[in-house]
Amino acid sequence: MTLEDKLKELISEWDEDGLKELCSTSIESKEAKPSELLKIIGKIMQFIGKQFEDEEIFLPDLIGSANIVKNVIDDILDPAIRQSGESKETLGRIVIGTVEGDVHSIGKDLVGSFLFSNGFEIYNLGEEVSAATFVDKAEEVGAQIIGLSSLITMSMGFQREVIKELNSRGLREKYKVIIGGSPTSSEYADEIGADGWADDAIEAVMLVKKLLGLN
Ligand code: B12
Repeated sequence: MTLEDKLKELISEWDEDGLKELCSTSIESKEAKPSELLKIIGKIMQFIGKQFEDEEIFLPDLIGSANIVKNVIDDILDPAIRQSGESKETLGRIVIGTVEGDVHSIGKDLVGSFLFSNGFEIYNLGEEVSAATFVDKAEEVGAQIIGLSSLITMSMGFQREVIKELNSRGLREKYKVIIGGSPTSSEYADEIGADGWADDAIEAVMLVKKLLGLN
């Protein structure tokens, strides 16, 4: 069984402890560098995303895998990369959050985890995030993309507020704004002047890569 096969099995089984153990021992024995593990895990997450698209697995399977991958990256791979001085290849910086008036977090976290495991640096601002906070954070971290999630009709208008905030500060051209969430659509993204919309986490990765010219 190759290292990739073992990682895939543990991710599919949501075996967080096993995955942490395997990543730690692979790094210690120099079988793989942390950044190599991150790349393999990104590839596995793409495979799992495809399985979900093809209806071979269900949403909880996808969320379970994304969650344990996020924890392993946060607890093992990120610290190991920092300690080794090895710079993590970053494809881009993304600020993401759920807009004002909205407490739904799962979809936005899933999009964040997928982007993270595909090589992007993610700044997850949480829920009920104000327009000013999105723009302040994007400025602070030098982001290229701002991702806005809205799950309720009542909060959709706050996605437009973020674009207005960028316009009022003269920063609109500096960022690509992407939106998502069940009441939103590609038409709505056009209507409010966003740069893109994605239906799910897998499409979000493709959209971001397209917007950043990474395809
Ligand atoms: C779980 C849930 C809750 C949980 C949230 C827990 C949490 N921590 O997230 C709780 C119980 C707290 C909750 C509360 C409420 N909820 Co609720 N909730 C849901 C539920 C059942 C699932 C949402 C979910 O997590 N889906 C799974 C994720 C993975 O999917 P997703 O969120 O759609 O995200 C995907 C895409 O949309 C996209 N995406 C999402 N965000 C982004 C961002 C970007 C940038 C991109 C590119 C893509 C993207 O990618 C994601 C991954 O594939 C939905 C029903 C449903 N079937 O959707 C109702 C639902 C969203 N809730 C609803 C409502 C009305 C509420 C409440 C107002 C209820 C109330 N009266 O109190 C409150 C909200 C209060 C508030 N101010 O926010 C309505 C919204 C209707 C509407 N159009 O307005 C829904 C649709 C239920 C319904 N049919 O009525 N809810």
